[in-house]
Amino acid sequence: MLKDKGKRRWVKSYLRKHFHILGCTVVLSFSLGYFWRPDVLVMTPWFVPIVWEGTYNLEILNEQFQQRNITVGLTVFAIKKYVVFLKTFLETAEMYFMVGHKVNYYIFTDRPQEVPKVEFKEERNVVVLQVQNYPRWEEISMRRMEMINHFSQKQFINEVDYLVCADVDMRFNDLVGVEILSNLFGTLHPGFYTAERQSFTYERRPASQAYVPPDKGDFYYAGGLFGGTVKEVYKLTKKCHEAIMVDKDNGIEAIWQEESHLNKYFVYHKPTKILSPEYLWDDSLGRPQILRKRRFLAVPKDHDAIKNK
Ligand code: 4GW
Ligand code: MN
Repeated sequence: MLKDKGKRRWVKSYLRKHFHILGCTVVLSFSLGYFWRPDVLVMTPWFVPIVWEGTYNLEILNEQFQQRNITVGLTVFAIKKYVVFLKTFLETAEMYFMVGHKVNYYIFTDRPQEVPKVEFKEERNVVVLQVQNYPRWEEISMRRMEMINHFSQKQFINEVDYLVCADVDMRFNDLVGVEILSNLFGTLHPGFYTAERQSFTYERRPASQAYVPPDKGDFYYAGGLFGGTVKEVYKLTKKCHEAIMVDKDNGIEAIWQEESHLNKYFVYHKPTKILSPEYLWDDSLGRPQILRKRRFLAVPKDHDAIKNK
């Protein structure tokens, strides 16, 4: 009995003396609970964030970016039959992409007349950039690096702060906001975010400029969504385009075209932020529990009807 009372007294005095420590612990564990996802990797080995739902506070970020009054450029290519994807892409971007911020859509196409008329909100503009097409689809895909590079220097640097470069055969399905913005960001490929290094489909032939040795590389990134400041995207696209041209001269083409070159670039120029597969998902891979949101989704394509027409 006596012992028990002594214990209780001790607990009381401890609580009284160290209330601030307890308070801090409670606050800390609550905030960790809010910003921490124990079920996923939220930071890279070089200490940059991997963005998942539940790891950021959009309200605070929106305020910060609104104060900076930034403009975001969204580049998208719709060459030949791929113009059919533009309507859904743009309509869903109006609903979910950078809501509350200034946006310029840059549409690269060889068919400017076929760009659909979409209603855009205030401070959101469309710029149609007419570009040539190429007979081979691999080249259409790869030449994006050259064109983004060219217009970064010529135009984007004067018009926007950040560039987001996306595939067009996609639709926005949930919010994609300023939480993605950073100097240089890439997206984890939905097919490889749980894979080990040895199964990444990097270019493995040393003859290609996209070659990545077996003991290098952190993640396998998707070619369908990357970006950063105009300056960083300029540097990335310049390096990738030059490497693609050297390969061409040497009669070799990387296994996954510009995606291979992008992956090589990220091995030696580490992104300053990484987006989880929430930001580039394909429902044909199912709907795993850890994906609390599917923000940017592949639109299934009828390959025969669309490709190379
Ligand atoms: C095969 O016949 C083709 S055509 C493969 C790509 C093609 C293509 C791609 C095209 O005819 N027109 C075009 O504008 N693109 C652009 O390249 C478009 O922005 C597309 O999202 C991007 C990458 O091609 P993709 O989306 O078909 O690649 P995956 O299948 O890897 O998402
Ligand atoms: Mn695609």
